[in-house]
Amino acid sequence: MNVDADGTLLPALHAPSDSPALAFPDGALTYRELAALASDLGTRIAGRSRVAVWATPTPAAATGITAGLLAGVPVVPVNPRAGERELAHIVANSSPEVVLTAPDVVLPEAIAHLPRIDVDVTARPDPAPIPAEPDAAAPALVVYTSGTTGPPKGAVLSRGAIAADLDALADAWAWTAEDALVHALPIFHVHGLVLGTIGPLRRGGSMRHLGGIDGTRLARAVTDGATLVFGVPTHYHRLAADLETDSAAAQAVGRARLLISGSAALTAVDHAQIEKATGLAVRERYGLTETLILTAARADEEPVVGTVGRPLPGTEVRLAPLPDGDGLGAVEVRGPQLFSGYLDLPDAAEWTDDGWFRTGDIGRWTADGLLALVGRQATDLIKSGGYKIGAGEIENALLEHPAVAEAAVVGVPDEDLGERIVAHVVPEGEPPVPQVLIDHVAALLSPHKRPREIRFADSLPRNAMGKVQKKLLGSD
Ligand code: MLC
Ligand code: AMP
Repeated sequence: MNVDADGTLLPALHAPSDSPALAFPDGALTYRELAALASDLGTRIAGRSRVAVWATPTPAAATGITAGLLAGVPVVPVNPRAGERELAHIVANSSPEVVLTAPDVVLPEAIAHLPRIDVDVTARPDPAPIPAEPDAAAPALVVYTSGTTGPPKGAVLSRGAIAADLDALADAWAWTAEDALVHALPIFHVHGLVLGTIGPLRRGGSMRHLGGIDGTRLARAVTDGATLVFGVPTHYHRLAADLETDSAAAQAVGRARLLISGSAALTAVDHAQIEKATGLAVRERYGLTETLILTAARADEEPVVGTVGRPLPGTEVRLAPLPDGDGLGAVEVRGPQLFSGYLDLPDAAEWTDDGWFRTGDIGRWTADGLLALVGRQATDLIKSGGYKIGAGEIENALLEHPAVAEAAVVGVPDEDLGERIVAHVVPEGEPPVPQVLIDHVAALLSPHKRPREIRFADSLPRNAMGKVQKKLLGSD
């Protein structure tokens, strides 16, 4: 099996032009520059079993990722804000042989012991020969994602999975080399990395990372030629508020070709506000780190609010009936874009006996064959700002603090973040200042995993088996 008709994952880097490839707030690279830098770096990492990339939104990190893809060396993108516990886990679990980083970065202890290559994007090396394309089944990325319990798991994504998914999305969105994508997503998760960085490179188009999204910045980007916008619902929620009071910016943003939202559900209110302001309906797409993107609202169809579109070409989606499901079912999927498994956890993935992946999401079909998502099977998974966060991971971190006797973490509905993390804590002795516990979780895990609120209690509601009854913990 080839990755592509001509066997390459990133054809535009094999015959590079002077067209813009990737731009970040602190610098930009053309295809010719990126190809030279990444092929040269590729010769320095060739043959390694795995490399970590300190995944700041910078040309250096993007060059590191591209070098791994060109050299056939699997890349582990690392959240540069990962806390000490999370970082130590990722480094131990993925055992990278080297870390690629922008120069001048002071790496935390948990990763600083690795051999390091500073990626200097101001250098202008001669392009090096790009080695023969590895097999499509070869691993390209290891992306860490949270489960309900335990530390994050490394989802192994093959070159073929990435290529198949990006090509299916190109079909859904008529995504071509002419498209100029803008976003402000982290590049250590599937959304900003596979779709937002590798996506435009595979198409031969461009990507501009905006650093953050607000009405003014986005309006300027679209006026400068951006055609596609990717974001999580929190981005669109904030954008809706900005554009409501800035009609010139709203008009400018309305000249984009497509506004695309994903990683969590966009509310009907945000949909309506964006459409009212810009005249453009936001299109949603749905996927998981493990499956890449599965369904999408197509460019050639009017999007239907409350749905995530239809299965991508080549992707099969079925709903396994639920007891008293009333037309709802557990979403199970099959397709060429699925992951190859979790690193060192061969039994952790949820497959049915007949080979379908259980997403854990609950959905229903509309009469027109569109998928609508209505919830998740696991209450211990929280989606906040589009990040997936396991309640158990946060509870364990809280329990490590001497002032915490018991902890139960829940996600409560939040207009801005979709869900916000609330920790119910039984203190050991005098309750500490809440910020102390919030900072403790941010430092140990990641800032986005920190509780936004701590609620102290004398005890947690437990059933006869001693299990915390989270449904009784209230949601506001
Ligand atoms: C705050 N900060 C702290 C802190 N409190 N740092 C250390 N300790 C503390 N106690 C810092 C943060 O690091 C950050 O720094 C700033 O304060 C604000 O942080 P935040 O409150 O977390 O940011 P927020 O505004 O809430 O972020 C919103 C957001 C973000 C939308 C920008 O949630 C985001 O980027 N989401 C994208 C998630 C994503 O890509 N998911 C895709 C998963 S893949 P600073 O310097 O930044 O201000 C997937 C598959 C699919 O789901 O379908 O796509
Ligand atoms: P992650 O593990 O971070 O890749 O998150 C995957 C999860 O994000 C899915 O299982 C869904 O619950 C959720 N998700 C992704 N896209 C959407 C969407 N458009 N609408 C609702 N939920 C989504």
